[in-house]
Amino acid sequence: MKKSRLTEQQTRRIKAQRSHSADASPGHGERGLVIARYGKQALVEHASGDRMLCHLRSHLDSPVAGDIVLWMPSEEAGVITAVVERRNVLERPDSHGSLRPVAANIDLIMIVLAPEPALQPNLLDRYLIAAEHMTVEPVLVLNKTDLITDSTLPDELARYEGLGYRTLTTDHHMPDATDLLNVIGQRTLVLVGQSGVGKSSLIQRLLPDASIRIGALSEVADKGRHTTTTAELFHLPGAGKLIDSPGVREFGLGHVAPEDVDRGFREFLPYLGHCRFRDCKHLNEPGCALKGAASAGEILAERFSSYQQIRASLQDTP
Ligand SMILES: Nc1nc2c(ncn2[C@@H]2O[C@H](COP(=O)(O)OP(=O)(O)OP(=O)(O)O)[C@@H](O)[C@H]2O)c(=O)[nH]1
Ligand SMILES: [Mg+2]
Ligand SMILES: [Zn+2]
Repeated sequence: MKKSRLTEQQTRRIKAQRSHSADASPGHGERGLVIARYGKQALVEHASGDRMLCHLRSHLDSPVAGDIVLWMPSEEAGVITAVVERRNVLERPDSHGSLRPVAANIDLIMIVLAPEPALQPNLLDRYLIAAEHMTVEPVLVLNKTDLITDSTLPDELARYEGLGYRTLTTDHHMPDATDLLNVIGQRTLVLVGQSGVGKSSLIQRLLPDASIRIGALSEVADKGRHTTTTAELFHLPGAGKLIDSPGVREFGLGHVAPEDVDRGFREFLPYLGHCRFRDCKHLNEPGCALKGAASAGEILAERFSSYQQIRASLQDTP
C-alpha cells in the first residue's frame, strides 16, 4: 500500500495533538480522508481507495467530510487517532445554536439557488459573508432554470456577477457541466444552499455512477423525496472533489463578528473606515460613508438593505 507523506508541519501538529491525550497510541496511524461522518463513526478512505468505518475517540476534534485523519485498525472497525489540522472549516449552528463543523479543507463554496424553493431573504449574502470569512472563493449557481418564469432570479444573479462573483446557470440538461468541471479543476468544492434546490441532483448529473450511494446514504423525508442528512465527499474523474451538504432553512451568523459582516460585502471595502464615527454601525448614524455610497448609487440599494438587516439581526442575538 502506498504510504502517504505528511509535511513536516503536519507531522508536528499531529504530534502536538497526540501529546494532549494519554491514551493515544504513539504508533504510526495510516493517513486517510474522511468521506462522511455518521454520529460517533466516520467513513475513512485510505490511500489505496479502500474505505473503512472508523470509531472516533472522544477527545478528538469532530472529523467531518474533507478532513485528513490518522487511523489504526482495531477489532471490528478502525479507530481515528488524530485529526490533521484543517486549512479551514465550514461551520453551521445546529438547532440548539451550537456551532458544528460541516466540511473541512475546502477551496470553493458553491451556493446553489433555484426558483423552487424560493430564495430566503439574505441567505445568499449570509453565505457570501461566511465564504469571505473563510477566505474561500464562492461560486453562485442558479439551478432548475427550466422552472424559471420571470427575470427576477436571473437579474439577481447578474447583479452578483456585476460585483465580481463567478456565476453559472444549470438545469436538468446541465448545458455547462464542462464550465463547472473547469471551475473545480483539482480543487475541493462544497455545495451549500436551501433544502431542495438540487445540490445532490447536481452531483448525480456530474457523477451518474454515484447515484446508488446518494440513495443509500440519504433518508426519505416526509415529502417523499431524498434529503441529504450528512455531508458526503465524492471524487470527480480528475483530482477534484465535491462535498454534498444537507440543505438549510436559514444560515445563522452567530459566529461571525460585525466587522467580518462588513468585509463580507466586498464592494463595501473602499468605504469602510471613512464614516464620521469610528464605531459607526452603518444603520442610522450621520456621516456614514456606506449610507452615502448607497444614496449616490455606488452601492446597490438591495445589498445595503440586506446588509442592514443582517447587522440588525446580529444585534438581536444575545
Ligand atoms: N425541474 C427541475 N427539478 C430539479 C432540477 N434539479 C433537481 N430537481 C429536483 O429538485 C428536488 C430536490 O433535489 P435534491 O437534489 O434532492 O435537492 P438538495 O438541494 O440536495 O436537497 P437537500 O438534500 O434536502 O438539501 C428533486 O425532486 C429533484 O428532482 C432541475 O434542474 N430542474
Ligand atoms: Mg441533497
Ligand atoms: Zn457607517
